[in-house]
Amino acid sequence: MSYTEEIYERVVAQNPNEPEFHQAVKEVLDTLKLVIDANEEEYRKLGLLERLVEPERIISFRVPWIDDNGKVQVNKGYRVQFNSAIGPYKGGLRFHPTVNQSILKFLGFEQIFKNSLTGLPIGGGKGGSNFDPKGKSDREVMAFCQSFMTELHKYIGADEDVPAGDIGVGGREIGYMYGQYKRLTGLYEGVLTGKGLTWGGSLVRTQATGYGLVYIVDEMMKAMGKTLEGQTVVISGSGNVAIYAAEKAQQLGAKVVAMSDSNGYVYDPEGIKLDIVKDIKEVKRGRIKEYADQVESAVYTADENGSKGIWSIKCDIALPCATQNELNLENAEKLVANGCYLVAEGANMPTTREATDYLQAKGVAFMPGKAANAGGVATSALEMSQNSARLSWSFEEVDAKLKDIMKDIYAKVSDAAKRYGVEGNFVAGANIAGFEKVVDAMKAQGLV
Ligand code: NDP
Ligand code: 2IT
Repeated sequence: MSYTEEIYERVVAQNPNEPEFHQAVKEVLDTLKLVIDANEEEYRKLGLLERLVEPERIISFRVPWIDDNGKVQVNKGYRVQFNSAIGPYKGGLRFHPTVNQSILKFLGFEQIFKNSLTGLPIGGGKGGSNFDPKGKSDREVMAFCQSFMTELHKYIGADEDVPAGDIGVGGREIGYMYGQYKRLTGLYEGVLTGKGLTWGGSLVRTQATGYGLVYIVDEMMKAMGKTLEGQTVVISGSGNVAIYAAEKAQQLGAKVVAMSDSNGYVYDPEGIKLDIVKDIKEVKRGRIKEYADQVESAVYTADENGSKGIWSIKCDIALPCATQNELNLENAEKLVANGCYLVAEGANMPTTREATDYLQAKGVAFMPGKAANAGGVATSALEMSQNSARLSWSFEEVDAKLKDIMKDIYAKVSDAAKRYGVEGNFVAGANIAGFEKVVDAMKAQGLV
């Protein structure tokens, strides 16, 4: 049995009931096989893969808080500190009822390679809670965030571990957590990113993941001799990543015709009016259904399947920006049948392995999340730099750096694929290019 197969079996045996973690590890190991086989003896001796798939540390804790009825609620809290070979742990916090250790380990594992691809000095981590911010009052959200940080603050720091947002964690939650960190430690430091602009945040961080996604799509299009102008785009989700992916796609002349949330999707053949989506989602914290109540050309379809139906809408480009495994083989078949030729992942692992393999086999240009959505964490790293230097860069400065980073990621990913004889396979390219830097650092730092 090859070293990569052996490690995959070990991961499954030693981490039972963690299917998302197994899925993320399998995809990486399968595509790294080419690199690892060439160095098998050395890597085996160093236990390199055994170390790579084992988080340096997982912190798991109780989060008690009081709801508006005066009742005590208890949630689970976690931080997975996966790999610090190339920098302090860096990665978001997810607050969603589905959060468990498997999901956070898959996200933390992906983050190692994504952060490496940014070219910036950040290690891999992820955290969160099964707390559901939906339908909670601001006071309840604050009570939860303060309790979460009361425990988490012991394990994080500007040079140690720097969390940020993810599903269910935006500016409001980062604010409450930052305030509590400051109160507990007395430190005004860059311990969280995604902060508000008046208290240490960076311009462009809000837009960064979605903008970065479209910047890399633009690079892919250029390589195919196309432009975004006039292309039809379907985007799942209507959260932070989806909204700013739609904004940049529209700025570059594309027509975004559909968006979704976990209850269903809206189709607007005239093109989604983003100011209305922003008002519903960012201001009112409402449902995407309300878009169709306000816009005559739009049709809403309720979808108990987590809005997977959105992939049956005809498009040139599909950008899954909601959650893991939201685009399956059946959905991929629909996309291809309708002429979709490019899929880029704004979310983390939104495409199942079967769907990814199918899309690639059908010649669809496919950019995996760890490359395509790296603009968010890259801009977080730029926020860390500004915090350390006690400076604030202009919107244009940060946006230009983000664009350069996404171009560089595209170049690295396509180059690595070429070097290993799998040209155009960006999944392999991203995993190989991300891995090379981390493994070099791990080897240099000895057995830690
Ligand atoms: P938000 O919480 O802002 O938005 C999430 C969106 O996805 C909402 O529209 C939500 O709908 C939908 N969604 C969430 N869970 C499900 C589900 N189980 N089924 C169907 N729809 C769902 O999160 P973000 O936009 O920040 O994150 C979206 C994705 O992008 C995640 O995979 C995240 O890990 C990834 N990502 C985020 C980055 C960031 O900077 N924020 C950076 C890189 C990746 P509803 O409101 O109904 O729950
Ligand atoms: O998945 C991700 O890369 C994020 N949620 C952003 C992490 C960060 O630290 O900005």
